[in-house]
Amino acid sequence: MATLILVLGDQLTETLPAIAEAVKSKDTILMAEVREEATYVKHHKKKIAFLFSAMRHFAQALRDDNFNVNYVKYTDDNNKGDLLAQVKHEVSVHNYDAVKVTMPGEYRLLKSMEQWENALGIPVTICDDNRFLSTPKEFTDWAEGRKQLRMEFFYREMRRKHNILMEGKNPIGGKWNYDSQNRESMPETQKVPKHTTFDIDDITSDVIELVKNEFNDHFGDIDSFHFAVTRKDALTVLNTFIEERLPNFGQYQDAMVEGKPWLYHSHIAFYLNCGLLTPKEAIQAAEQAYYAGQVPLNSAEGFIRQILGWREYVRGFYWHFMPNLKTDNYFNNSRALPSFFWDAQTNMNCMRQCIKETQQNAYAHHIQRLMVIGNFSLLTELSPEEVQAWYLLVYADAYEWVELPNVAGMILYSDGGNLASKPYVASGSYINKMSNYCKNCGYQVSKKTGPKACPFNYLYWHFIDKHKEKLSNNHRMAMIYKTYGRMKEENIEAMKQDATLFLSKLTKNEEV
Ligand code: FAD
Ligand code: DLZ
Ligand code: SF4
Repeated sequence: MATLILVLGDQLTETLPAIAEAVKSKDTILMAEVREEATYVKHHKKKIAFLFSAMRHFAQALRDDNFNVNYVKYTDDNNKGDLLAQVKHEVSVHNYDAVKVTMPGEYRLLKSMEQWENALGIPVTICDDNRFLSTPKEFTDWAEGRKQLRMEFFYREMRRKHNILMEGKNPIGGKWNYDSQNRESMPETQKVPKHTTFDIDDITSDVIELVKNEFNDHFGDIDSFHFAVTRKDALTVLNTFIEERLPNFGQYQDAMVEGKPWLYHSHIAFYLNCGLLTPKEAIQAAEQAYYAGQVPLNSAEGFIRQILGWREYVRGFYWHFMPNLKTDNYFNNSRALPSFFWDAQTNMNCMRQCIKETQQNAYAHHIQRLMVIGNFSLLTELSPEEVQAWYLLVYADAYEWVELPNVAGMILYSDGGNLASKPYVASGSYINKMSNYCKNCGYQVSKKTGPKACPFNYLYWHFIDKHKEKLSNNHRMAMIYKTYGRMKEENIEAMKQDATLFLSKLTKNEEV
């Protein structure tokens, strides 16, 4: 009995059961670069180059390990363009008795794969993805019966379950969370270590040519490609981060600096999400560095919470709330994305910098995604559908299971508050506090109204005013509505007028 094992572009992990249990003498692993996956949203050029190169290197590593691998390149004559068509073709040519896949990271693909047995006429097994530290069922069991779902409580259970940074039943240091120490802006004189880069080999060079030829109309720059594309190099990124950046990770986690896209972040989401690294090894590396006295607790805990907490939480959340999560639209927003989301041509320096860096690197760090681009998207009432598609295509670490909860739940509040306890909105003063963007801006952050006023200021109060019925009963918004209640009517009116003018400019796609 010969089985065809399909391995997707984000399943590049040899310990996945579907791969580890393959019978090397009989089974074949199929990997395919297909048009449908690369274009159903027009992924960033660098994301496609990264993933295709990582896939080709992984196929080579499997061959070196004596697996039979059938790798279908994008321009091969027998490329059928989508995953099912490719599997169908291979099954018809080679007479496999069964097909195995691993649970995909997208609802769309899972629903399709659940029909494959009918389409192929042979058994199709969907194996578990054992790379996570929790399962979707565990999340649902945890969520059921709770009035409110909050990541912090899920995270504490994960800490206990996996015995991470624990002293018996208690968290090390006596607190679960050290976020209050993790909100510093960065002095201009701070010397940030250079981010880890790799030379381009022949495989990556071929793939870059392919991307230039086939995906030239996709968003983003392809030059200065520097990503790791093998497990060995991804491990170098992780180890260098632990040594050079993790000590300062906590302190400067929320800071933004013009011209410095990488800062003290780890840059490992690319590799965790496609399988070149596992979350467990990243968590253990940070925990060991803390025990060895190399990093402070606020940094180790802060980093571990992102992976053991947020990453696991959003995955459980995704599967629990799909398919509604994708279509929910709590504030009924529908404005089209302004064109500067594609070319960074705006006078708002914070948006210009964050979008430009996204264009260059297929990367922006969390606070840029959340408090600049995300904040702007909610305040300007952009269509959730369009914002979701944008975030899914522009970042090289984006797959729907992780992108959608962050976009729909965290930045747009389009799920009505299942993920976030309140909308993440802020005026320009937050951006000014956490970055140096405002110094080089066409607008003035200190001004609340008028043509030179920072748009985030009046858009913020416009949002607070417009959604008072939906939000003023939220106790986490109480302080804001108290301040709003004390504001002079004429000031609110002036901000609403400026916001209306700004929004109408966006609708007409005029320069802002
Ligand atoms: P670091 O800042 O070094 O953090 C360490 C790791 O923690 C990350 O690699 C990631 O695996 C995990 N992590 C941190 N925050 C989150 C989070 N909110 N959700 C899930 N994992 C988290 N992350 C993605 O991996 N893919 C996405 O498509 C994605 N889209 C996002 C969209 C929005 C609107 C927002 C606000 C956040 C999004 N994130 C996404 C989360 C976070 O911004 C990225 O994980 C992070 O910026 C990746 O860079 P890094 O590896 O340097 O992370
Ligand atoms: C993102 C992506 C891209 C760009 N291309 C491919 C591909 O050609 N072949 C493939 O198997 N996977 C690709 N992927 C990853 C899939 O889209 C991903 O597996 C699903 O979105 C589920 O997470
Ligand atoms: Fe952004 Fe406003 Fe600061 Fe300009 S002034 S960079 S628009 S926050």
